[in-house]
Amino acid sequence: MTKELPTNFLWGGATADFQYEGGYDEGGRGPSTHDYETNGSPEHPRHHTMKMPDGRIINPKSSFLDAEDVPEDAKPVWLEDHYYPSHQAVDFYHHYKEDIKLMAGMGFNVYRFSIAWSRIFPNGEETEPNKEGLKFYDNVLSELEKYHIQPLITICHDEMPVHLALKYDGWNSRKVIDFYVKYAKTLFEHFGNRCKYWLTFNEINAVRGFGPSGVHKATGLSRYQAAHNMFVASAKTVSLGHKLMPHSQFGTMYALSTCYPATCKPEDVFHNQAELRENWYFVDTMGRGYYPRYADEILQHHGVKGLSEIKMDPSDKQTLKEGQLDFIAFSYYRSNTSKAGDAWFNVGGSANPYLEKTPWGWGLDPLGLRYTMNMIYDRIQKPIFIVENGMGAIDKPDDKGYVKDDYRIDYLQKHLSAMADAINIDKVPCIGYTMWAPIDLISLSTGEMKKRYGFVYVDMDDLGHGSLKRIPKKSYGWMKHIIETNGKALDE
Ligand code: BGP
Repeated sequence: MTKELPTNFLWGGATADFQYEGGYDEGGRGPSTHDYETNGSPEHPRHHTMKMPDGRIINPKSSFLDAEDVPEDAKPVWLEDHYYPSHQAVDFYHHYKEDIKLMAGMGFNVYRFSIAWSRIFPNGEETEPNKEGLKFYDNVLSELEKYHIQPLITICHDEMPVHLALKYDGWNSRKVIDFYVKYAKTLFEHFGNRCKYWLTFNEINAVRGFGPSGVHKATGLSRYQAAHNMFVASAKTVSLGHKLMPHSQFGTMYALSTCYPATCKPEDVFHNQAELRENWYFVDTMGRGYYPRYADEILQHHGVKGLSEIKMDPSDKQTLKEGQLDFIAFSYYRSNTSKAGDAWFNVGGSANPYLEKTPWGWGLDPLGLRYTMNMIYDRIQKPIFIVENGMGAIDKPDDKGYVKDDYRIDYLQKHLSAMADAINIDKVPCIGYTMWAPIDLISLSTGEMKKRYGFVYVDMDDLGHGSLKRIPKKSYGWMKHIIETNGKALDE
């Protein structure tokens, strides 16, 4: 069966503001939750630097803290001798013209990027948006339009103005719903006629970094209360977006790297079914507009009695029903395994002995992508959109800065072929594919630069040193050929 894709298929790449944009204190941008996170590595997890009420500075050992470890009035701080990668990232803020030209050079017709909430509303509570912030994204959109690349905008990629996180406890507070909807409305009024596809949240099922002080990992009741408030915020935004922009299409993005039973022992298979529901809880609620029948069971895995413990407004039911998503967007990187007795929501899962791994231990599983696409569409009969997929690897440039990344080409060749089979053979409707990430950027999990994903090398090290020069890798030319043949060349 041919790998050629339908003519209107969207090809592109995806980035997130705090990993890519930089310019953290320029153009009136306010501080955002990720700005306080240091660089790290698999051996030394990233951490937030926090000033405790008694003046002590603590460096928590992990990226996210348990709520009880940090008092409410602790404040995130920047320390001289620490490096905070989001501040410069790889400086898209000043390189956007060059970067978009490079994307156009590969034939992209879509580019997924996130807007930094604190660039539009620096503390989140202002009544008027920051004009300079809007102007920056106006410029980005104009540059995209020059090359006929359509935007796919992520309204919120794992971050928020730090002020909202500190004052309101992030998504634990319903008040944040209104600030978010106001922010989204501003984007719609300003960019609405220039953007068709929108994502309300990134990897919403990770409920990441929004809790107390914006740095806690949301656990137990706070995780599911935050999720509920995000569901409501998303649904309100979708309804508003449809009203203001009748041609708009909305998705939310889920992390759906999949999980298989570790063995065919029925207990392992049954455990794995429940493990998968940890993610379906999010997809089902937002894709169908109501909580699934197994919701209480999921909550009980996390020490919560059931939905009855979550604070809801009587109008929420109707809001969720009305604000259903138009398409299901997801990230897919790898697969894991689970077995009876494993901890619930064992995100990293256990390794699969049948799979090769990246240097960061991520199991390479192209067929898992086809499997996941089928699973999603079987469940929610709405078009899907693959908005993140890619391979973090250690690239070794030659003395001219050129990287021969055959391993990345191999990864993409196999994953894109699996995607084409899901579309052409299994008939899964898929709007497009945005590879993570077209230009090298900062890793979310480790804050490293050396975990590189791009078609384009960026001359910068883990501590932000380097010329920031952009140099296309071997995969750049390969991807260009795949796009110009609309996938047909995957057979070559
Ligand atoms: C997803 C995030 C992205 C991105 C990607 C790769 O979870 O949505 O922001 O970073 O994973 O992960 P990492 O950067 O940790 O390699």
